[in-house]
Amino acid sequence: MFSRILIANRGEIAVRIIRAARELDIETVAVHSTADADSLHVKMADRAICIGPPPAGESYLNIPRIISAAEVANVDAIHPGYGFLAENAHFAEVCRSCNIEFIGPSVEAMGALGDKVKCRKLALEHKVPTSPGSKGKIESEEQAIKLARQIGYPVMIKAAAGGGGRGMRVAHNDISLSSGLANAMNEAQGAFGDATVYIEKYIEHARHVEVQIIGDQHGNVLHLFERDCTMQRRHQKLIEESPCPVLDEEGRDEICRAAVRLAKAAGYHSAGTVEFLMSQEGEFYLMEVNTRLQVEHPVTESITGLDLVKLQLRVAAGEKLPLTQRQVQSRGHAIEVRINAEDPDNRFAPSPGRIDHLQLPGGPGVRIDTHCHSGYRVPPNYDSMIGKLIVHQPTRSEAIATMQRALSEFQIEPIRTTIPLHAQLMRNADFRESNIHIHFVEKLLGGSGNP
Ligand code: MV4
Repeated sequence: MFSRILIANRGEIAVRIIRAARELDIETVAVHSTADADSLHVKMADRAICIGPPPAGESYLNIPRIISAAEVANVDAIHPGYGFLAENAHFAEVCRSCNIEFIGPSVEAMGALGDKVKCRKLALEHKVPTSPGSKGKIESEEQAIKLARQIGYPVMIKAAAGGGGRGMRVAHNDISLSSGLANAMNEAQGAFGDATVYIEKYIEHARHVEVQIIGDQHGNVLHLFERDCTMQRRHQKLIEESPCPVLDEEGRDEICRAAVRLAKAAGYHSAGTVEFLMSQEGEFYLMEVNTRLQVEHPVTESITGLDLVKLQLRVAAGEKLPLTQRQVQSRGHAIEVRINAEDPDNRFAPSPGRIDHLQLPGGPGVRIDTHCHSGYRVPPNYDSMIGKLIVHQPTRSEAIATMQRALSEFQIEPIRTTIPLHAQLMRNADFRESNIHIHFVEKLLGGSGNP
């Protein structure tokens, strides 16, 4: 096992990783920007190194500075958390060339799954369900139009290097396909330095269902069941839960097995997530693979009783997975809500600043992952997520009741947060019946998801 690791991240996920490392008797090194000097991850780690000013490009995204800190502290491995450098194959390559283990999949697996055209090809070869569309990249406008007419409109144009909703267009006819193609390629070139796009049949009013997987470096891959992340706004998930309330045993088995097949085909190790769209007819289509630990991993930890970060550390150190697929059982129902420092009554405007008063909920079935405390100043420089509230109960309706009770106990003053929005959603009849799709929040709050 590693003796010492560096956490190349901040906030609640840095705290989460430090906790797992401590339980495995691994020393931790935090890195931080000047904006985070008083942050909890800095206090909790065995050692902390300031790596730069607040802008992420000069701190949490700055590879030379992070590698320098790792060399100075003499760490065995780096955990990237999520966001920042977590899915940067170049960073993983730099780490390993410096003899520092990158706690994540191989560079090759990141390359094969991170490129959505390559990922789609691999999925087609291994009978992982995909939406009808192009086999590879789009080579010409004529080819795109011919294909779109074949599969039928509407179609979606997607960037190979995209993800999380960037570089996408929906086209309903030849005209909008031609203009959408040019726009999408332009946007993709600008955003990712890669204009490669592909097209797929557009699935309307779908749900977002994803499968958690974990693999070791000996070829073993397990699935840890699914999470339903349909409740989102502008590609930011708001609520995640497991099990998916509308999935039957057959559907669950289908996507979980498909996810393991794809991971094995890519030679995947570490934690990862295979994302699917679920149509209103109950059909599944691969969206993308996230080659990192995700924000919503506590939902899976709750229903399986496993510690995903400890498992991730174990497999990164070369250990075999300590259990078989049959030993992974799903129990009860878990729901997570993301608490963001945003004002849901004012177009989700960021609401940074000092937290004068913080009172956290507790009691049976309640978990909180946060780096916040009374007196903590939420910096304006980073993601607005300041914590996660996770509940676990025998049934979904009991989990909702516990979530409502926990939200009513939660006090964060004076900054604005998404807590009132979550209280509203927990009361919503469509949410309670899980009668929702990926555009539900935008519909509920008005065109763009703003009230
Ligand atoms: C789609 C789709 C409909 N049909 N693909 C959005 C993020 C990126 N990962 C893929 N996305 C979508 N792909 C087909 N063939 C609709 C979306 C989509 C979406 C997916 C999940 C969660 C929220 C979404 C919001 C808008 C569009």
